[in-house]
Amino acid sequence: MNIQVNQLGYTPAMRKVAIMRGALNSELLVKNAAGETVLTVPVSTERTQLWGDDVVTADFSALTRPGTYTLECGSESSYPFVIAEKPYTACLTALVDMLYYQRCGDDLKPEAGCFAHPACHTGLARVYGTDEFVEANGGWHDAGDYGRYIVPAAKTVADMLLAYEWNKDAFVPGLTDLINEARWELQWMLKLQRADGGVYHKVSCAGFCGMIMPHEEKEELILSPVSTTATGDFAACMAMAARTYADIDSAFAAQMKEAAIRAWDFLENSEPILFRNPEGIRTGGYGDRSDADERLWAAIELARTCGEPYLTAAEVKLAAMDRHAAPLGWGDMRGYCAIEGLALPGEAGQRCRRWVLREAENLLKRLNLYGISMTEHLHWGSNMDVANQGMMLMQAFRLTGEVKYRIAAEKQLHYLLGVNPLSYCYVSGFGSQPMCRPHHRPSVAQGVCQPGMLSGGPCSGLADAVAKEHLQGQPAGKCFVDDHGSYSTNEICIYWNSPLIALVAALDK
Ligand code: 9MR
Ligand code: 9MR
Ligand code: ZN
Repeated sequence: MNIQVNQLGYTPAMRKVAIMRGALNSELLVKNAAGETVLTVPVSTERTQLWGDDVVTADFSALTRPGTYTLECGSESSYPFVIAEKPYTACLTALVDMLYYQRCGDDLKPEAGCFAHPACHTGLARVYGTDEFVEANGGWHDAGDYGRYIVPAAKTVADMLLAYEWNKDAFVPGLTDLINEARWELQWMLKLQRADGGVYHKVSCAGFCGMIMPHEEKEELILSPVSTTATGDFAACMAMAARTYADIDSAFAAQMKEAAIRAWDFLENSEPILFRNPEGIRTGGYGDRSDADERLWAAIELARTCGEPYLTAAEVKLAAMDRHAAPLGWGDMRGYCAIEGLALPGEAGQRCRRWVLREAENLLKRLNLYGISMTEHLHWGSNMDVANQGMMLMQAFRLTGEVKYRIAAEKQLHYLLGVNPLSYCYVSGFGSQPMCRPHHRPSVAQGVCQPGMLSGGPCSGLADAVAKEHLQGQPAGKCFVDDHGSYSTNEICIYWNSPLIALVAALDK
């Protein structure tokens, strides 16, 4: 398709810009479902070379009446899209339900259709290198694989709790609801804490299994060693969740608060322990070069939940870190520090305010014609970066009310749902051209694509054999192949869905 639109549509109030290439003329026609032209707008005279195409834009924001439309220009056209007050509600429910589908150690209910399965990965887990066994059941499978890792779990839960805090009314329950689903993961995370407060980095088999259903993976489960990145993320996430659940389930909240404090005490007495897969373990590494950002995040969340002595610790650490970028990664938690630190009293809160706004301004400066802030290199999971940046921009909007941030945040959503050079809706099961062959073991095993999953998206590093075979010489924005063999461009992941959940929820207000 040569005219790109958000395939799930727009709200009446949104800025609406089509990105176009091909055999165009000077006018964009908006057609209604009956094929009548309801609006004509000029095409920009400025042309931009981007990702191998000569592209122009047309702003059709004047279209505000609810209905179904398509765009036409010269001999090119767009997929149909709607204008509606709530165009994303079904997608949001599916994005949360994805986490239910990822459940480990649970009998998935029949409503999960062909993805229902008996409880998986229920054996005891061996503590790496010992003859000690621990019960570590539950949580979510990380991604297309069946590992369960603390570091990305913390990011996922944090995004969900932020989404809930920003706009709990955006959620319509489906197979699950957001609060119950986040609790499922938190309960599992608690099991990965050792008595001394340290937290095991992950539980997985030694390597990745074939394309089988989860309950068919029967290899021994192994708890990989404690790391301080996992322990810091755990402390932060538990302290954060203790506040969210205080009014929902006070006993659970108290348990999480106690666990957070024990994790903190472990950190205070430990040098950095940065994780690398030990010999014989080949699953996801989630390694890191520093645990300073995890420690700061833990201090900030504990300061908000418990006050002193954590507040002083947070202030000291913050003063040393707020000069740098603030991404919302799985490895770099400074974005969470900046956002969560906004509620700290006095100068600490002000520092975080400046930090968030500086980050948002830097994103605004870098937006390309497709509305995202990356052009040259798109990393593995680039769609997560897009969703993360949308979250940060919405945080800046919530702080200042300045609509430039909101419009930029909307662009991140439009990109993921169709306004991209390959015209993909990167969420499975939605839009006219959804991604549908993900690197996701249950989907491959059943020969059906599970809905509601955000693809990792373009990765210019061509980091798997299928990508290398199909994408040589492609510009970054087109380094994507909808093939279940391409795990570097088309895997799915809990922490790629979660920032999109937060972005969609925030935009629904
Ligand atoms: O399936 C694995 C996926 O979840 C990981 O993200 C990816 C990178 O670690 O690895 C995948 O497993 C592949 C392995 O690395 C190499 N052999 C083929 C596996 C996929 O079938
Ligand atoms: O999301 C991770 C990405 O940032 C890394 O570049 C990549 C290679 O190390 O690993 C990704 O994480 C994968 C994890 O290791 C195993 N489960 C699937 C994850 C998504 O592909
Ligand atoms: Zn499992």
